[in-house]
Amino acid sequence: RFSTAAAVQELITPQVQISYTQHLINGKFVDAASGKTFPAYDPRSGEVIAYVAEGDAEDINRAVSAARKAFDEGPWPKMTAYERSRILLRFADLVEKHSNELAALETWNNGKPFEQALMSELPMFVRLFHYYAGWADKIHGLTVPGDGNYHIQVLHEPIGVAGQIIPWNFPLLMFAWKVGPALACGNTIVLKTAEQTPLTALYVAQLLHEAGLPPGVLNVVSGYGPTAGAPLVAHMDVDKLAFTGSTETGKVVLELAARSNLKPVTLELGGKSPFIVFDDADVDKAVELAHFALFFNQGQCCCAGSRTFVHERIYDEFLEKAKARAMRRIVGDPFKKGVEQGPQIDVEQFEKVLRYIRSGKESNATLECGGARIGSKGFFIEPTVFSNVKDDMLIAQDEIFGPVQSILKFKDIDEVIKRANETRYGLAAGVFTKNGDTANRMMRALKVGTVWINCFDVFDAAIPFGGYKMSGIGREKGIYSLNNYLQVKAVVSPLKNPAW
Ligand code: TXE
Repeated sequence: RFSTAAAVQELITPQVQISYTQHLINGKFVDAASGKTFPAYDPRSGEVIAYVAEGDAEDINRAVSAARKAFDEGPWPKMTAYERSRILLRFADLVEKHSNELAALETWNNGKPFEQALMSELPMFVRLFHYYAGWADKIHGLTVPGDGNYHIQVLHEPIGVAGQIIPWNFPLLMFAWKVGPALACGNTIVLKTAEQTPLTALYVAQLLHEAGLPPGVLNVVSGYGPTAGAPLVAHMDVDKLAFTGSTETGKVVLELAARSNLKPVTLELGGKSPFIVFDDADVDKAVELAHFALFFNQGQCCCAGSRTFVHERIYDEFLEKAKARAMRRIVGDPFKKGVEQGPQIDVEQFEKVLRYIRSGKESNATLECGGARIGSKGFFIEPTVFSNVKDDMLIAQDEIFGPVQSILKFKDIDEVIKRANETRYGLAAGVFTKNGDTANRMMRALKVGTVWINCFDVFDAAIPFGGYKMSGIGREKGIYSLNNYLQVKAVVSPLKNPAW
């Protein structure tokens, strides 16, 4: 996927304007109740590119009222499932048509390479809506046998108003993972975007209305976590909450939801995923995949392969090649062709990553390459590789969320299973081996939600995604996400009713 050839530094000129900066409530773009706005930035320079409506509890109240009305009275849950499916399909087609503008806006506000946004994130978005449009008219209940002469039906009903909070690392994809299944099941939504990346969600939400979504079914509120996110989580009229973000905030969300109306919560949180290379591996291929597993999206992936375990027999060769690969990584303006890595999202994340690099050096890991910022403008960081990393170092335990690869040495399979599982997280793992027995053993032993064997970051719409342990609760995508947005109702009636 990544070219190692020298970048053709030709600018891909984005043709995009920022047209939508207000909240989208009840089908209309509106200012914040307070009239306040907050800045959205270009991470290449740190310059402001737009001022966006800043939501607070009052905006959340308005959005929840609209979603409640659309659920209780509106056409959406009562429409035929086929009609809902048609709207989702039309929407997916509209997004496909607007892919260039959307990818440009995503890059402008997030900093990810334009080519990756266009060729990876946008097609996955479209595919996800096609997938869930396909589910809309295939959600049905069961009949079950009981003891005695009863007719027992199990109905699957939409859960109601879903509150959804998304992060900034994949603004469009996170929108799709949350909104796709919730709409397919007939729910209404209030979505709170990340404060760093409010723009593309507003753009696609507008397209969804163009595709025929009735007003009030999807409401989008921009704003900060404590002032706009927390009121959504705590709202008594929200029936379900889905959150993606840090483990720390996930705990706050779960507690707030419990203290309000005990709404069910799904959480997709942080990770410290192992990428394990056995000694039978083709080293060049393993290096390339391990590099991709960590550095993709500027290292800002919840499932990043951030602990690269390498068998001692190939460790030296792997290390030398991994270092060379990182030094060849093309970092630059994400709108330029061939660029593999853009800036980190914002100054907080940029400083967090640099702090972890300092911590790695202080704990005597060996800095093989990188370790510093690039230039003096924007949030660019050199692709960084540490070797001699030990399990108890902070860089091997915490989620860095940046372009920092930590390489650890192991001797045998029992040892690496134990060490790979010795983390509070359990989101994903990569295993690289030619040996089927090794692969089989690893896939069963790893306590994680996804195991990629001889591949990484494969995100089909139908594959469930989520974490063990402190990486989260529940699964998204695939059939599993439907359950998050459905209530189960048992209906029991006598086969021969004495009242009739
Ligand atoms: O996360 P937060 P941040 C990890 C990653 C990163 C760290 C911090 O390690 O460095 O988290 O990032 C909203 N009530 N991940 O600060 O705070 C917030 O507005 C309700 C991993 O950005 O979790 C945003 O919309 N909502 C992750 C969302 O939560 C609140 C992706 C995420 O923000 C809130 C992003 C509150 N009290 C970061 N406080 C992944 N799993 O992929 C904040 N928010």
